Amino acid sequence: MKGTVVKTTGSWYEVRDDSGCLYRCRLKGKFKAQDLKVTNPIAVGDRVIVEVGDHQHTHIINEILPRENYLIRASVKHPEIGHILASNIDQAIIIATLRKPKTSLGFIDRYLVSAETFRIPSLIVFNKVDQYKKSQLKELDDIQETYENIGYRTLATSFTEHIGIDNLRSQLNGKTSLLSGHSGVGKSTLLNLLIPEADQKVNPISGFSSKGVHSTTFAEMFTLNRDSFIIDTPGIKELGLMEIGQEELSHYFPEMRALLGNCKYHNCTHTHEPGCAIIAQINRTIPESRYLSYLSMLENEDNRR
Ligand SMILES: Nc1nc2c(ncn2[C@@H]2O[C@H](COP(=O)(O)OP(=O)(O)O)[C@@H](O)[C@H]2O)c(=O)[nH]1
Ligand SMILES: [Mg+2]
Ligand SMILES: [Zn+2]
Repeated sequence: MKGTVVKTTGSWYEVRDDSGCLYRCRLKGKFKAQDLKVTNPIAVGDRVIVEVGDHQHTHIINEILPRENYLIRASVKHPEIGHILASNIDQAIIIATLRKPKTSLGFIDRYLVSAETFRIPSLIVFNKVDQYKKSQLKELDDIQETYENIGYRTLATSFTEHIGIDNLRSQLNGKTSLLSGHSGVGKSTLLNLLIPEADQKVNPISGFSSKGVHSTTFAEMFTLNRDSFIIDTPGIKELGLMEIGQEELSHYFPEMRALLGNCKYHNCTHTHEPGCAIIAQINRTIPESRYLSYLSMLENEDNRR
């Protein structure tokens, strides 16, 4: 049987076949992981071949089909090892908030860069607009404009006040979407709104830090309708990037990508070199905040944090 992994708990894997039936599976004893160094050999979204047993406890995942794409982050404890957030996705959605908790532009940019390594289209959703003060609404306008100009889709939403939900719903249609963001930005609230049966635990924001508490521990794929799926991931504190070389990084900033042939030196790092086409465009087609994110990712020894 061929199916899609919809939930992983470490020792068990839930696999959905193409008619929607679920199988609780284990991994073959000598499962050969792909070449990547990862903490999870199987991730949500993976297409797998299952040997169906006579009863519940004997279904075995025998093989993983090649991944079309995936989002990976460096493991916090062992930065040389990755953790795959999800695979085979049509779009990466980052839920960000300007307050309670505040998502930094640096975090958004790291996420976008991870998605760009496979050219996965991204959507940036700014949630909790019901909470923003006038000055933050203005800030939001500017930030949305910045990202829209680069070519990213953005939305302003309130999951509790139902602002922007229809728009978001239509962006989810017909796709497998990965939902990510810090804890507390509203991922579970959104899932409950779209899929009441999902019955996700929503956490109060802890007053002191305005940060969310972790409750989702494992990624899980939910069915929105026959051909639309949403993968929820545990809140990400920091997104460590993996395996992006210095000379490669600028390729994952679309507004820089367009200019790359124009630098004087072919191995330009766009930091100090004379005749750099990127530096010449800062505050023009390249927003300063994006360039600063670029520098910060570059400085970070092999892009890990
Ligand atoms: N004011 C406001 N609060 C929200 C909104 N969306 C979610 N919340 C609240 O933010 C807190 C964290 O939400 P939760 O869905 O658990 O976030 P998650 O950690 O990303 O899954 C809860 O108290 C939600 O009620 C919103 O649009 N506006
Ligand atoms: Mg949650
Ligand atoms: Zn340059």
